[in-house]
Amino acid sequence: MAEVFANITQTLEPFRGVKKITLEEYFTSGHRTCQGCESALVMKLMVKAAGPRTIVLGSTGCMYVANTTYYTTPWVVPWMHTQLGSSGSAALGTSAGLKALMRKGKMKSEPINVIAFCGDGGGADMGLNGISATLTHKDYNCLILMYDNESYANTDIQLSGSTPYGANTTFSPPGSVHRLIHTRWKKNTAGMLAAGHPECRYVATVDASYAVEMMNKVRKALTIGGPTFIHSLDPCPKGWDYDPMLSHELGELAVETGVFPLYEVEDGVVRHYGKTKAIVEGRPRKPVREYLLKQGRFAHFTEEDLEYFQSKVDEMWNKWEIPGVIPFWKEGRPPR
Ligand SMILES: Cc1ncc(C[n+]2csc(CCOP(=O)(O)OP(=O)(O)O)c2C)c(N)n1
Ligand code: SF4
Ligand SMILES: [Mg+2]
Repeated sequence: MAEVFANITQTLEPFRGVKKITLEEYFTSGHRTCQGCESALVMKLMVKAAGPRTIVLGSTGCMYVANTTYYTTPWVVPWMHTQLGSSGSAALGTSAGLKALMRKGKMKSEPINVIAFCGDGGGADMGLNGISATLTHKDYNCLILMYDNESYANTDIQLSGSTPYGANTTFSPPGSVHRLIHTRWKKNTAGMLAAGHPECRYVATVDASYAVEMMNKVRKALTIGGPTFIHSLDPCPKGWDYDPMLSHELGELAVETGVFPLYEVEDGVVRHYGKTKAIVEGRPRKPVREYLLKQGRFAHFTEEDLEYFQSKVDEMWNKWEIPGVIPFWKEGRPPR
């Protein structure tokens, strides 16, 4: 019987610098995302990193709706829409289906990448159970990429479990009685999924402002074997209320202020990378106000709100057992 390749991935060496990136595009013109939409860039880089032998599955949200206007699509590779909370099950089912077809000789046996993307609403909230289940199925190769624009953006910027503290959304407009409607801290989705799924071989956080690193994390996730998860922080001009030309800068500031740490967890080993690594090694973080005050969704913040936000980010770095990754610390351990 022919060897079945459905459970191995393509060999995808890391890109060694921007000049080594392939020219071919698999997410191209034909979409209707907002000007400056970082999530559209994430789609483009994600599939460029994966290459042509890739199937993309997308749960409902901006990256499904704006990318599938009737009669047009930016996807050059095969793609399929899946229900809002189903990125995990769509990824696992597709991977299992390919494996079965190849085993039965009904399709050519070859490595095919399976990537399911979801937004933060679809991933960190509604589809968390499906993603969790998928990450326990180590016999199937698939990547779930959560593009986190920090709201249910497609339905007009509703609050999600990934929305930052205090942000103005359509569900949390600041008013004269209550200045802050949203007073919960954002979920730690990547850390939760890494810590909670000991047999998942790869979890990473990425930021498309650092495009080559981001693409290389996708390539590693598709190569290592088994189900993997990537959390991407995506500035959203509409939801975050800023001039679209600032998307790249805000992506950098999220990392430089320590609000969004960049790390990968590979076979249980945590590795901070990029500017986050420099912060762990002692480089000072920029004040969070430099990041927050560039965004209209925080325009109502007072000095007190900024200080509270800063203190919570400081806690991630000074108290957490693994800075920016695991939100607890050993009893009696002094702050760094
Ligand atoms: C089960 C279900 N509930 C609600 C909706 C309506 N809906 C469509 S897209 C969307 C927002 C999804 O938010 P997110 O996953 O963060 O993606 P984004 O729109 O931000 O890109 C919602 C609530 C739906 N399609 N399916
Ligand atoms: S609302 Fe935000 S995520 Fe949606 S298309 Fe516009 S910029 Fe992109
Ligand atoms: Mg969203």
